[in-house]
Amino acid sequence: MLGSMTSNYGNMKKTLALILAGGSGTRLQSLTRWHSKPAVPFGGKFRTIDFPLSNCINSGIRQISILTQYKSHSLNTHIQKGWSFLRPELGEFVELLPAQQRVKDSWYTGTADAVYQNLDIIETVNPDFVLILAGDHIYKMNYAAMVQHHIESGADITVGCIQVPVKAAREFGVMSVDQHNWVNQFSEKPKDPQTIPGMPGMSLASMGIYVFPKALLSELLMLDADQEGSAHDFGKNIIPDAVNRLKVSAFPFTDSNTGNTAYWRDVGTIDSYFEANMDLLSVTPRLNLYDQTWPIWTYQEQLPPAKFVFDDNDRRGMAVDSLVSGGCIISGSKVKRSLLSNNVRIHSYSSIKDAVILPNVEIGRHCRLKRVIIDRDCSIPEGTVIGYNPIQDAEKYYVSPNGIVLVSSEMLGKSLSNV
Ligand code: ADQ
Ligand code: ADP
Repeated sequence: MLGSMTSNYGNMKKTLALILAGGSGTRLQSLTRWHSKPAVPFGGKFRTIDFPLSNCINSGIRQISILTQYKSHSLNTHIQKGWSFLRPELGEFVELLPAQQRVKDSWYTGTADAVYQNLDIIETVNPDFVLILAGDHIYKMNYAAMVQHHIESGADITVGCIQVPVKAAREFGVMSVDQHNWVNQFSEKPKDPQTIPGMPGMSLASMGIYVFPKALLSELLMLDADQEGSAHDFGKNIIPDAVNRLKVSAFPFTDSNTGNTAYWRDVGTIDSYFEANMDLLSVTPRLNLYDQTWPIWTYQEQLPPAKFVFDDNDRRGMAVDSLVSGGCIISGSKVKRSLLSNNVRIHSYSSIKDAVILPNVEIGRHCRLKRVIIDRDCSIPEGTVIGYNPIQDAEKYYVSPNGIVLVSSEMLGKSLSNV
């Protein structure tokens, strides 16, 4: 499914992965009020950054730097607790590169600037290839296949790409390619995205992941640093400019068993975050977390197993079509098509449907919740009803364009303890 496991792992030894994790993530509303986007919990027990990190480890990459700046405390703690198992004496590392104003008087102003400000560190590692990744994408991908494609095609730069419906393409870099996958046009977030020839309704989107030879990357970023008016961004500046002057190849991310477009989600908005969590609940999810050949690693808290108990009226506490994490207790309530993160307590006589519940949440008796995301550390008072009356919900909570209600502890009138 993930490409041949016999792909050339030798190239992985010469590859440095840089995970961009410094964006502000404002479209995730209160989920990123205190935490950077890659630290947002996903799938019950993971953080979004666990996906690109696990892909690196499973692909054989052992040199990984994470570029951080915005509200990175919980991201740093997560990396320190869960991702410090590589062997520095063998030249292996997962390291954090926070914005430090070492080479200029500004924070990371764009994705290319974030890499530019660390060129000296990249030079010290001295890889042949630099693989640039984002910290907020949910997918399982063998990067060895992409680097192999880069080498075999003779490209200067390789861009990972995926087919998406035109409607969604406005959120992405959109490109057109010739029959050999050479990119001949690239527009960042176009208002009117072009479609794939012969496939009306579909566009070819950039996944925002790139392979560069180290020397070319340095050269392009130094040139860009001197460009007035540049946003110093890969999608807005570096890639569109390179398409006009260099050989840029598109690497289609496909499922190697079926040849079809593989599962990939950018979870940058409340709606896409909700949908990607819900995708995990289907009977045969496209992203299989139970696949032992491509494990998703994370930092595991020590927690007791989930528990389901009868209430005082002998009503069953139950969850169906749901994922329930450690430390949860469901007593005398029904949970349907929902995802419960660590330490969620649901008291009796409640009904929870289509809900994504983040860690450390308590839901009181007689609550009815539908199509909601409950942020960490919320205590939902007894008798609360959410998701049945959009107008009333909008007065108190955030309601997304698709009608998903996001509830945070601040909206419930509780000031955060971790401010
Ligand atoms: P966006 O997702 O809009 O488009 P952006 O918001 O720049 O790109 O985020 C990309 C990654 O870089 C994220 O992981 C983010 O956290 C990180 N990041 C953003 N600003 C940063 C900064 N100043 N310092 C460090 N890290 C930063 C991009 C491409 C599109 C492509 C989509 C696919 O530009 O062409 O289609 O990704 O999701
Ligand atoms: P997570 O996202 O993993 O839940 P947090 O950022 O909430 O992480 O907290 C991680 C650790 O840092 C906890 O021990 C928490 O008590 C502590 N912490 C969080 N914010 C602060 C702060 N502003 N000052 C001191 N300690 C904090």
